[in-house]
Amino acid sequence: MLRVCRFVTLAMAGAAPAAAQSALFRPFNLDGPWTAAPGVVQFNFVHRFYVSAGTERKVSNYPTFTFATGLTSRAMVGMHYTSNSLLVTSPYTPNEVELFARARMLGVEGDGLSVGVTPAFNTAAQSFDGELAVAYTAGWVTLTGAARYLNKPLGTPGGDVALGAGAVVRLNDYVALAGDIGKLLGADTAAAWSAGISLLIPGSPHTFSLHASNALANTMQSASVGFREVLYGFEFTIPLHLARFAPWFRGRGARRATQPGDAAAVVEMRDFRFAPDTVIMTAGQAVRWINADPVDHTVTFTAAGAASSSTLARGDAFVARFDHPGAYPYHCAPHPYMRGVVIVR
Ligand SMILES: [Cu+2]
Repeated sequence: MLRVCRFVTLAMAGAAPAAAQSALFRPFNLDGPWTAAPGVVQFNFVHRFYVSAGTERKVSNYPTFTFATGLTSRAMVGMHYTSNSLLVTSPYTPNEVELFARARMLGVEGDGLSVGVTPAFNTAAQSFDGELAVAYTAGWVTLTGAARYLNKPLGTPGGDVALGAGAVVRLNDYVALAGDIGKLLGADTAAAWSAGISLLIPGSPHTFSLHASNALANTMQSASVGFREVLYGFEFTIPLHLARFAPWFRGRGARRATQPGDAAAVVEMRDFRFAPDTVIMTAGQAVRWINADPVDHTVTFTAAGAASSSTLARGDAFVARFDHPGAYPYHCAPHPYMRGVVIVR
């Protein structure tokens, strides 16, 4: 019983930070205070479209890409790029880029109160914009609010303030309903809104949303102004852990060593333990790790000379070959108390 309780507690504690960069903790037009971790490039893709009325039924597409990377555990830089913006129509420029930096001043994501500040520059509006975002998470609910200052709203001189508010209700670990609204206070423009459903794809770090909105993009400017049509679309969130790409830069020998089948020892990750936790072998042999738990683990080496794994979901395996004698201690990054050692003779 003790083990079951511990398992559940750890599983929930482990899920919160990983899920916080996800669509399950923010509505569709409010970025909120989240920041990407260092070593992670967050790539989010929003695609919205509407179909014109009448016999023409032309489909117009409004994609927005987000690229952002963590500088520290509380700061990141990034950009939103939308290739079909109607923000500024004269001179016509469909490319809208919002370059931003974000500092999470307070709190952690997905737990209690967090506050973030996001200064930005919007190339289409030639406007310096800024947002103060607050998110409050209690249990299955996250409430988000944002106050924005737009130096040149829609490219028009004369600053304006926009307010936004939204909510996410998580029905379980994998499904959430969300909605938000945002409005420029001074301008005679419609409010922007969104509503829809977000899904965590099981066994992956990816989230996916299906939503409706009258905002063309999720930049501060475009998310403050409602369009005349209702658009339908999706968002897909992809955290790219740069460590995953290490195999691209390794030699042929190392690549061969990651093939399964030639391992001298097998270590199971089960019940939040490495079993066995000590492996003794000779130089040139490989160890194979297999995750038998329903939560993600890693094999993370602290010393030089051994490459760490990426995140291993249930059933994933990782193979590493050790060419030089020595002791190679390792742990699981999400659960640092999970420890093991490979001793090479
Ligand atoms: Cu783990």
